[in-house]
Amino acid sequence: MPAHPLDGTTICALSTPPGRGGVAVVRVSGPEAWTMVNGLCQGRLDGASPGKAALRQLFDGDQALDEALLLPFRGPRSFTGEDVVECHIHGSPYVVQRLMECLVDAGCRPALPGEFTQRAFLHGKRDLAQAEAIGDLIDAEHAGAHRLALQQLGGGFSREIQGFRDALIEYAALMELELDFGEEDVEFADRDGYRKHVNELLGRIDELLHGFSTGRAIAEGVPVAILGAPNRGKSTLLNALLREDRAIVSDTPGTTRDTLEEVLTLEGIRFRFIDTAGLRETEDNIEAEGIRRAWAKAASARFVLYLLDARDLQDETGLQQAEQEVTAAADQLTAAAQEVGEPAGTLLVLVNKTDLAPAPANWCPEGAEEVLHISAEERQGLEHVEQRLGRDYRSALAEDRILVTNLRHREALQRTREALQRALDGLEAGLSGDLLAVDHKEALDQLGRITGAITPDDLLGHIFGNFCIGK
Ligand SMILES: Nc1nc2c(ncn2[C@@H]2O[C@H](COP(=O)(O)OP(=O)(O)OP(=O)(O)O)[C@@H](O)[C@H]2O)c(=O)[nH]1
Ligand SMILES: [Mg+2]
Repeated sequence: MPAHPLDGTTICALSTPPGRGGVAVVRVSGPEAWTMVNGLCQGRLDGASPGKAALRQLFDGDQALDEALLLPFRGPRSFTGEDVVECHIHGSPYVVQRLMECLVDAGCRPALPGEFTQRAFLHGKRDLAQAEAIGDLIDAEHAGAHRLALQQLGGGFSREIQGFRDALIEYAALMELELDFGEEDVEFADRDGYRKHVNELLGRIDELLHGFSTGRAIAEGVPVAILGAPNRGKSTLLNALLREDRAIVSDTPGTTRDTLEEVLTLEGIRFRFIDTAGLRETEDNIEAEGIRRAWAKAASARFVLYLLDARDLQDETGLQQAEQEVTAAADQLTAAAQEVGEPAGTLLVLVNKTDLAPAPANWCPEGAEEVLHISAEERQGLEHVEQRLGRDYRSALAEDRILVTNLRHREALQRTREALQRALDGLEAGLSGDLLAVDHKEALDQLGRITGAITPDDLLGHIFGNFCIGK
């Protein structure tokens, strides 16, 4: 049974990664933090000032343990909002272990995963979305994810959600008033105003939901599937983009049998390039499975790079055939994306092998967003592909748009949306205020879960349990 997060205990944990290092930081938080650490430095923390580092000898009984830089804080002006002492000691696993044992002997409790951040939330230092952003920031492995985490930590998203709630709370109060006067047939002020307001809110929630796939793609890596018939140069393109001989290339059609995924960060945006098996009719079961996987990857990709061979586009017949092929691929892509409930990715046609034959000028088959000319083998034209892939994401980040990246937030927004829609439908159907109030309250609750204004029992444990110890 996990302890209650605010049970009055003082907690401690190693906040730097375990193992040997120059410095390790053991964080102590809670009402007894100063007293306990003071005990370990034989009373010499007396007279230390909050926020000012103090160099002190730590003792294990009467034996010297380490020379430590102690950084004490007084609540509420600390990360957790409680009294805190950060003990910066030498990064020796033995010293860390002994210090932790001495703290526990003094009555300190080892912290649970995420407990420092959870206390920060419970003391109002951060709202829930911001607390989650701390986890995202620590996990960020590339510039895009880092940027999104910082935006959320800054509180823009939380303020927007709080703004939605404030407006709805006002209407909730009016609905209550109406309930009080139920018998007298009073209608809460201005139903037209309510309708207009909720519609505006729905529009804004849709924008946020729409931005989710962009935000998620930036955080996790933008999936880009490379598709096309055998021998078009898909694997050559993957290798050229990675600048590494990753996939097997040969002039035998059907060389690639499975999907192959590699991560590449281009100017701060992380991409996941997926090489796939060449698309063709086949009797071979294994190859057919490879082709099925190719479509499955394409279905959830944000971009599909569809490769053609420039040599096939040298006359009218060739162009017509290619046009049919691309259009059919675009249709199949739409269908496959629909099946997994995602918006279809952007289809870019890449005319490859332009070192062997010229690419047709001003030709763009239906279903393709754009046609780019490359030679994967000669590494020509790749910079245009890279620019086109990064364009939308770089501008989304540059605009400082609020992008939802967290599945939990998306779910709450979707439920808010559904509840508000029900309230609107109820309004049209002439339902009474008490019935509208049910859906209205549901929307308020769902929004409240994002910032933590409303926290069902299991929610906090679920969120902070995924943090590591010491955060
Ligand atoms: N001249 C030239 N040859 C290329 C180019 N790109 C690929 N090739 C050649 O085309 C052949 C097929 O290349 P792959 O990259 O294996 O083609 P693929 O689309 O992955 O083929 P499958 O895996 O069979 O579907 C190889 O012999 C490559 O060297 C190019 O831009 N120019
Ligand atoms: Mg291949």
